[in-house]
Amino acid sequence: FHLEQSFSDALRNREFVLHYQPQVCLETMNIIGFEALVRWKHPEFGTLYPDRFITIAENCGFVIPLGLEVLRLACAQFAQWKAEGLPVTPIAVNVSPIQLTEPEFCWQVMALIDEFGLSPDQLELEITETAMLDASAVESLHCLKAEGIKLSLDDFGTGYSGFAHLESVPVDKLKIDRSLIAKISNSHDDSPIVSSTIILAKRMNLKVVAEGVETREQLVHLKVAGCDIAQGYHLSRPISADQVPEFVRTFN
Ligand code: G
Ligand code: G
Ligand code: MN
Ligand code: NA
Repeated sequence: FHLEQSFSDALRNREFVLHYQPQVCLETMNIIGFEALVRWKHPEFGTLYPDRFITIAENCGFVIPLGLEVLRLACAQFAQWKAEGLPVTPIAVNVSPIQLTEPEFCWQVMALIDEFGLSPDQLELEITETAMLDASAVESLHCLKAEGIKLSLDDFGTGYSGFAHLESVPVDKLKIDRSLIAKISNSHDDSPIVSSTIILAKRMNLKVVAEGVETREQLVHLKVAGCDIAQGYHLSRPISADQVPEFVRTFN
């Protein structure tokens, strides 16, 4: 495959689309937001998932224009849902550490917020621990935070930096990685890592999201352990934008 060569054509031809996976408040069981997930409708290879092309895009620099396109698509979609009166805030968008190292990133995000008439707290950026290792990325995070954008630490529990950077980076939420949630298999498994992570997050005044929730048992366990928000196949797979309005009306 030579995906690298078709990146710029793909952008021009609008082959990137977003799917949306609901996030559910465990206290009310209402949808409290969506995570936008990029897919590439490739004319030859069919639908490509981010696992196939994000790393390649990061390595050749394409993740910067791609990331802006993703943000633009998410903001445009959100503005439309907002106009229709759909309660879908916030929209969470994944951001590569490479995007954050760009000094203009924060202002590009704020320009999109303005262009689509959104308020900053309606956008949440999902970052990874890797972003906390780079000084210019950390600078972007502080800038975004100061402008009122929400930050969520994705894939928590998989990195090697552990808790070291948590206090120096201004995140609002922790997303517990699905590999940890998968270990909650039945009622006699008390998954100490998950429950301690929830306690840690509370002590730091962070909201906790569990991702990759696949069973009712996991959902119940997480609710009892004090987790705030859940996301995963048990609640819904990622769905296309046109399925979202109907999904919200029947779920809530
Ligand atoms: O949707 P899926 O399960 O295939 O996503 C796989 C991974 O790709 C996830 O870890 C997710 O964080 C990442 N991802 C999805 N959409 C985007 C995106 O728009 N930008 C970046 N940088 N990563 C994304
Ligand atoms: O890390 P990112 O890691 O942001 O997470 C979103 C990805 O996880 C998406 O690609 C989505 O399709 C996938 N995903 C969402 N829910 C589940 C789930 O319940 N189980 C599994 N195995 N994958 C999931
Ligand atoms: Mn994510
Ligand atoms: Na993740």
